[in-house]
Amino acid sequence: MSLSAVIPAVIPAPVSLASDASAPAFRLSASTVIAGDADAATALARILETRTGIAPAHADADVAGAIALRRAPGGPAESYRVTVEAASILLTAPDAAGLFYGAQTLGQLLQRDGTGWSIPAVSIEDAPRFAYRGVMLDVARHFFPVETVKAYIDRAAALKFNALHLHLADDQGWRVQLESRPRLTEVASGSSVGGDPGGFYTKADYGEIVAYAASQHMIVVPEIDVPGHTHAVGLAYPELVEAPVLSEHIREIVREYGGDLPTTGVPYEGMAVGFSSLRIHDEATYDFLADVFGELAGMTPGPYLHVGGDEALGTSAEDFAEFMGRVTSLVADLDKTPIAWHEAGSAEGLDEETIGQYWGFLTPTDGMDEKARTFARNGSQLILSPADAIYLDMKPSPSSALGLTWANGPTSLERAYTWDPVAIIDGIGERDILGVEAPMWTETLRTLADIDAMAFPRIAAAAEAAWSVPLGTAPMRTWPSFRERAGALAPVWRSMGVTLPASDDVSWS
Ligand code: TNX
Repeated sequence: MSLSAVIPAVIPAPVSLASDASAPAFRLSASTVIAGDADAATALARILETRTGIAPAHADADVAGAIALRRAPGGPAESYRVTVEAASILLTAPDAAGLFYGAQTLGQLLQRDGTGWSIPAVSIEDAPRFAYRGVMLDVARHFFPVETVKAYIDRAAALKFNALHLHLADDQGWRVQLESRPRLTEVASGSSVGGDPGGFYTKADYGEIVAYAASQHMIVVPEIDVPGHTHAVGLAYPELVEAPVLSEHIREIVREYGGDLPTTGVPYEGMAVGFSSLRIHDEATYDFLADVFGELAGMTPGPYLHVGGDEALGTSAEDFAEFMGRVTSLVADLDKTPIAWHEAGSAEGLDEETIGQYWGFLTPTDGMDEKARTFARNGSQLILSPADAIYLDMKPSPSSALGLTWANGPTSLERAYTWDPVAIIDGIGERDILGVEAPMWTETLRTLADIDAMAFPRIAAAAEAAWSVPLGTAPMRTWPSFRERAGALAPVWRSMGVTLPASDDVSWS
């Protein structure tokens, strides 16, 4: 018998789940009512309708036989408890996010049999392991419309992710309109990798994304990647950038992936990284950063601004250190917490609150672990994005048409799943880790279907690393269980519009 027939499939694995297969299930029907908290009721009705076509009505007070949603003090932030019986369902949580996550769990528990839809009799207690559970979408290498971003938010929120990191600017294009620097989108947003169309978010679009994310209990973390990855800035403000550094490394990437070498003032459509740099010793650069991050801070209710700092191969080590100190202080002065890729850990003078995002391998190479440790030494924390495990743009198999392979790819689902955040970097323990984030770089991706084909099922493995108890510490937190549960959730993801890719690792139900 398959595991999914015994244990109801939930991803990420909850802290505890007790089920009694012999107890009668709760049956969902056109007369089912959701009682209690109005926002959570709206969210749950949408989840149930997406999956079943049945959108239960809402009642303020409890009614017999209802799905009751209640705020109840006690328990950690974002936690919930749910008890499903034949006669009723009770979901309680200390906060709005907890109710939302309980609703997502109920959505995954729905089953269809000959007589209709039901939710099996279960009792679940659940809470996240890490406070920050992120997905990143690179909208710079390829631009994606607001509707695509919203669809990705839906997919992520259903897996209990609470942060959407948007990579809003790179060599290939600038994607967010700013009143203080209108030339960025006027002049530098029209290009993408491979000569594909560009695009940008108006301020209203950005606000719409932020508001939609909030409705799904996600914050937006905007990234403007500096001082490298700034070729597009130079299209709009040539005086702010250095000439491209055409190193042997860059020539090698161009040889591998094709395309032209970068040329000053010409939109860059290739896939090379690390050739561009802002001018470090020119105050005009810092005026620019004050405008850009200042305006973004005002547009972004979440606590973080991401300043990039990765692969600044066109900037000397001393200049990089000086620059990262200044840009992180600038962000801190805006009352936002800076996030930077782990390379910034080499910079003395980094603002001490800066959170580091580690993109090295499961077994660190090239001193990346030492750079990552800086953030903990400073009293701050890390977000872990091990590239050979949860980069969503790494090919899942050698025959994949989409994706890259530089991070020890192809990446099997088993490798994406069987790691634990505390086991990567010596000296970095539970308390040094703010959370886990799965980045999706989009050099080879053009559409939502492409994004889905790369995200699933690996995004579910990342969700489990971010939310669930440590690997191997619970019966469900094992690779065989995950693989079964991921297969069993296929109908849930399909109902959201996901076309699941053929998978060597999972048999989709
Ligand atoms: C590395 S890892 C990058 C990106 C690329 C990505 C492709 C990191 C912080 N930067 O610039 O898009 O590889 O996988």
